[in-house]
Amino acid sequence: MSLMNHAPIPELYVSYDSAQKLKVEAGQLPSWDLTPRQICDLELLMNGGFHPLKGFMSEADYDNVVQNMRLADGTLFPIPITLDVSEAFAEKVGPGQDIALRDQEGVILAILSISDKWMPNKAVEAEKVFGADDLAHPAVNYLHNTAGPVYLGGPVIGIQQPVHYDFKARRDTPNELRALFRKLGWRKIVAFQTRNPLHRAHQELTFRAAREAEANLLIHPVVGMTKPGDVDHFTRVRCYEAVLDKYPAQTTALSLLNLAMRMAGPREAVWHGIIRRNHGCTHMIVGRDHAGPGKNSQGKDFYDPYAAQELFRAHQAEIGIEMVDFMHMVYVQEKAQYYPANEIPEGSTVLDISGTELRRRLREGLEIPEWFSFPEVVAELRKTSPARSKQGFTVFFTGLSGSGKSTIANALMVKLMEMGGRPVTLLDGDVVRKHLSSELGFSKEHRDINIKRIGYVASEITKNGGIAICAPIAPYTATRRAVREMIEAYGAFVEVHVATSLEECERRDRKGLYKLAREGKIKEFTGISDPYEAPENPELRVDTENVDVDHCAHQVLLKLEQMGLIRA
Ligand code: PPS
Repeated sequence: MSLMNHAPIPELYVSYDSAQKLKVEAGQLPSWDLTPRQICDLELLMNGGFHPLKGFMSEADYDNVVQNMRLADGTLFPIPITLDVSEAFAEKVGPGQDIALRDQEGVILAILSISDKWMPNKAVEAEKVFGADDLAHPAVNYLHNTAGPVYLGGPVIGIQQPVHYDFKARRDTPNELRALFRKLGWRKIVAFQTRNPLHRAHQELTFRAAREAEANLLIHPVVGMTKPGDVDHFTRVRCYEAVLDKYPAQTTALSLLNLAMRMAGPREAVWHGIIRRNHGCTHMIVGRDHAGPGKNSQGKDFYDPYAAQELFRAHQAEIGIEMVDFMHMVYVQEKAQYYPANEIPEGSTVLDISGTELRRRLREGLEIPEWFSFPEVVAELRKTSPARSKQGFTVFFTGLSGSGKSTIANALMVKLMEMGGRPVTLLDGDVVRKHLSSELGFSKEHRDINIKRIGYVASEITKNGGIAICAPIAPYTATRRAVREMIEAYGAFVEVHVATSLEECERRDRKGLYKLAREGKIKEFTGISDPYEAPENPELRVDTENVDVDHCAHQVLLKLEQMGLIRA
């Protein structure tokens, strides 16, 4: 063990000529447009990253993987690789049929020969694979709320690789990496899996790990799908490239892995090992809480911090890769160098900055010392995470018709424009309905479409550093939550409940709509003949009955200042 076998790994691609022929024929087949996660899975199936899988799992393989981490024939494989589809599509196809798998532009990447079609028990999958049927786990949430209800399984014929336009030269298939290692004469390779930017401690620990194993190092970051909220891969790759220069020449390589992570902790660690073995690595660094998803809905860690290492160690012979312990490195001030946390010279001063502290410093624009990270890395991170007071954000007013949302929103807009610094856009309910949603009515379905359109525009504004002020009724909690998620990917979402009572709105009846609604002349009128679900935990609740508009807008400004979004 531990020395690389340079032989190529089997791929699922057909020859170029066959691919051209198949592509034409596949044009006639029923076709499935792959989701971003399925594209990642398909790429690693086709290029041998998921060897020995020959396609999306059959029901028998799936069942055994879920229950026992093994394919039906007993081979270790800890994560189900399944093709989830909609019920409508599943009704049209079945075992014995071929379907074309297309990317999001419609390009045919592969053909799936369906052998199995079934409805999985997602609660069991969640419990067994992820350890809990808890929606706080991103993959469980995905399983229940994004993945289709029906799974298709069967062998895959690879026609072409998914196209990537970014960092092409840094992406390698398992066989390309194996060829590179052969060419460089590397026989022992330690893989470092990561989804985070690397700082000095990482550079120290990876270099040490490789040196101790007398091996070369492969920095093998995931650029497919990682944990929601992670630093985007464009930024990370620029950071990795900067760190790569810090290793002694010829010792270390960087290659990007288009994996869709599941954050499955122990099972994920074993899966990562199989993938790295397929890419020609002989060792892998497994860290504390490897691929951990964070806290569950009770605020506790999903997995024991050492469970991943234990499961990996128990299976390492079968995986075919040796585990290297992740050493926690800390900076010793007197020595001006890094030490493993358990080898610190007595009486010395240890410096460390946690991930949370780093994010705080970035958010608040504070100093990040050179002992902690490389200046090039910090510069990249600052570009994508400017201080909070320079980031975009959305203020989302919600409340009954006539509650005063638009008036406060207008006052807030003027005050923010007076302060300057960021462009401000007001997406008022009435204005949106005129320009964006003129064909929509007031059914639940139409209101949801309307709010999601507002959310989408606000998220784009937020992403690009502006301030979006929205002022629709937005009567449904779930829809407001969906909009919050859309926006929080890029910046803060500040929900303001304009809590004017129905009685007061009706008394004011500024547009005469309540009267018409009471007379039944306007149907589905919020508060009268349609529901309004008041927010339970808005960032701010304002009362317009005893406070004037100017003061309400001022309360919002104070909240924004308290959240660090504006500087007074
Ligand atoms: S929603 O539910 O968020 O999509 O509504 P919104 O886009 O904010 O539109 C609300 C404005 O439309 C007018 N209007 C109605 N409101 C509620 N229910 C019904 N049936 C309805 N029909 C017309 C009303 O003027 C609302 O404006 P505001 O500014 O809220 O008073």
